[in-house]
Amino acid sequence: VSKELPSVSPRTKTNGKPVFTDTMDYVLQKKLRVWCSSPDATWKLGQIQSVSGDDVEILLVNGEVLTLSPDRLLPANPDILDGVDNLIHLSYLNEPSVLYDLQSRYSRDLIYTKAGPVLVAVNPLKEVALYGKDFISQYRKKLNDDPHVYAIADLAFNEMRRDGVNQSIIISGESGAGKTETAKIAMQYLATLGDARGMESEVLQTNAILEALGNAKTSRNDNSSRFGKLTEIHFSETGKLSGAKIQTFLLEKSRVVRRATGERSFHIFYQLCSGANPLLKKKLFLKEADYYNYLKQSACLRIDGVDDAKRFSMLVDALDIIQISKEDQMKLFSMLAAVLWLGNISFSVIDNENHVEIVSNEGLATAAKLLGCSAPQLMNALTTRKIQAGKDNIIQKLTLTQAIDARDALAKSIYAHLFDWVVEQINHSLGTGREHTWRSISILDIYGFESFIKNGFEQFCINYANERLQQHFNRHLFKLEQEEYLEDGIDWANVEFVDNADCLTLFEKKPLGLLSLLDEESTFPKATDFSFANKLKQHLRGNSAFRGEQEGAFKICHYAGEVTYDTTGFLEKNRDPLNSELIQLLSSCKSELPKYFASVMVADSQNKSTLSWHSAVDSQKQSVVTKFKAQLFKLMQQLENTTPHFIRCIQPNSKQRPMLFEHDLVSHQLKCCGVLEVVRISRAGYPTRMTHQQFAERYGCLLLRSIASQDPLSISVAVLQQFNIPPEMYQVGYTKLFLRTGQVAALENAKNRMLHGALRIQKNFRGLCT
Ligand code: AOV
Ligand code: MG
Repeated sequence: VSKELPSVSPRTKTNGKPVFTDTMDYVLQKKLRVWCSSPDATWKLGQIQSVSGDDVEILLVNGEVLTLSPDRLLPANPDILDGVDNLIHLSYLNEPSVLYDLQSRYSRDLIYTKAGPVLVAVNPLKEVALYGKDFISQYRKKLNDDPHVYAIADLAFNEMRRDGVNQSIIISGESGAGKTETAKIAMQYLATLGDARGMESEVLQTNAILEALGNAKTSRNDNSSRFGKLTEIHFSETGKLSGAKIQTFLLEKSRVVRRATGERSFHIFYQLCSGANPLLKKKLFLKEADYYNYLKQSACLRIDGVDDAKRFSMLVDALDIIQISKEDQMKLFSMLAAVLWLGNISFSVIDNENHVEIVSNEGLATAAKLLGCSAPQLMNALTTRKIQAGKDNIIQKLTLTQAIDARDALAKSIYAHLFDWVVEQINHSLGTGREHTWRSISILDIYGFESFIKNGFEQFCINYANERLQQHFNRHLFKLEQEEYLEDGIDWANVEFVDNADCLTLFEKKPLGLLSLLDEESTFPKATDFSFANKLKQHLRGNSAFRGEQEGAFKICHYAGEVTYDTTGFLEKNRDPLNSELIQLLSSCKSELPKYFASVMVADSQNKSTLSWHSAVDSQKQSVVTKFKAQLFKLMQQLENTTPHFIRCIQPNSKQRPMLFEHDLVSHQLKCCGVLEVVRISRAGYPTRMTHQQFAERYGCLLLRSIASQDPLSISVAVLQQFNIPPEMYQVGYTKLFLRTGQVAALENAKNRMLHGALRIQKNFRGLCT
């Protein structure tokens, strides 16, 4: 049996008055407010003046009068519902009504709105007075019930304590929508709750460090996260902060050596160059940022309104607070300087076979000094390769392209390992132990969905991660919810949502999915990015989420829109080779970190097969996408073991400007993440569910009359009848009872009243109540 979702129109029970068959008929009849669609895809608010046949005359707010047919109209909510803080309260749930609600709140700096259980956060792109100690205290004491990240964090904390279950706060949204800021706001709240002697600022300072190393200016966001991050905040059984652990996912290391014009490399390089004091500069042989090829090549050295030197001193403060020793800080800075100097090594061709030698002695000598090796050692590693021929080793000179690739691979690899090393240091410092850890709340903040003019391997990985996350969102808010209703045989009309399963299958299917095909092509030495693109076209042509494009490109229909990817560099980036000469070089360095990095690389390749570092070369390593997929699966598994809380960040405009609310952009984001559907489900749904057994045990004691059958289902139904709970407020399933919002609270009140007040019924519930 299918049941209509709660209707917005008075279709039934109109006491003899006309029965309207449709919401719009009712609106027309009553001459209510409506949204008029315009040719430019915007919506205008007006009041119906008259209806004659198919012509509806509408007076717009600006005084203009339009005549439109009803199919160009949607019902608008009465003005008493303007700016409601939960979209489930809207009488008419449609696109313009939701947009108007969010916009009217946004214009008053009310950037948070609930969409059923999900918090929607529209990026203010300016400071808003919504945070800090006073606000935290209001939410802690439940004195403020406006939607807020603090309220979500508070709910997660309370549910963790009540149910003893780990929680997660999952933040999603496009690039620049405000995920990282939102994650910090949630952390701020949770860290304050704990009240654990200094730990609070340590946890918060991790953000400053990781943003310096892992964030960069892109065309979409001046502080774009170029890695994914799960921060687990640990609590003791008494609800005190007891530690934290950070897991990171696939850093976009290619940014160190190359990126689009107008974007920057990771913040920390610019901060170091402009903020290091003269002594540190001398030790690192450091010059200004524009001296380094790796920094100057994208023609963007500064970010408006950001003082890199000041940020550097904040970074050092943060490192101090996390108790990273001055010695370790020095190691970190020397590696950064070494990377910069590596970029200044250039090569010249010495023969007609394109073989090279190094031209810049300054880059070579300085990078070698910082790494702790000799200049000839570094030179050999970058310009030659040993090849085994029978029992002999032959030294082969590299060509120009090979030498540049080797140099860049070394720089990227040092940076990525340095990033992991810093995360390890942070985890060590925040490691639990001060107090016993009991449960945790994890906050997930990954790079948002990206669609640029040119999209490469990095966007491919980032968008794949976002597809996985969207699937998690769908699973929890749509699938699991509705499956439970259907399994229990209750009367439920399915709410449709955009499932992204096809797109995920396109990525993950074996052997004919994007990831498998990429891995397969990566193992062929003769394969090229072009042959990879052709292979995709050949095998994936029939897939609805895939389109082959001209010239080595392909298109994927993501949940958040179509993206065209250029395959240039895909194979190389997926193989991510670091030849054995480079690993050998690092392991022979006198400095501690390069040696450590080499040992990690060897261990990595040994995980895959039993190899010594002599043969830890490209083909034996796990590919980048295989590793990434495994990381994402592990992440999803971790999240599945938590109670999730979802926050959807929305980018209000494409110009990164405050107070500007672009309807089509916001509307697109709301559609992609299914905000309207979430609201529909939560309006129609039954958030409370208990087995008949549980319900009968808990409320059977309230029965005033004894009933013939003592089975839990009969008891449950008798309780519902006794309290006159209207039939639309509950559904009786095979195993469970499903209740709408507010019903349990009413029953609990009744129970409390009866237990405390009415002694006369004591006999009835003895032995029945729990
Ligand atoms: P993102 O994390 O979603 O993008 P951010 O959190 O970095 O986006 O937000 C982008 C910018 O928006 C920030 O640098 C702030 O200037 C501003 N902003 C966001 N939230 C707030 C807020 N609550 N109050 C004030 N300003 C805010 V990416 O990492 O690119 O996917 O990959
Ligand atoms: Mg971010």
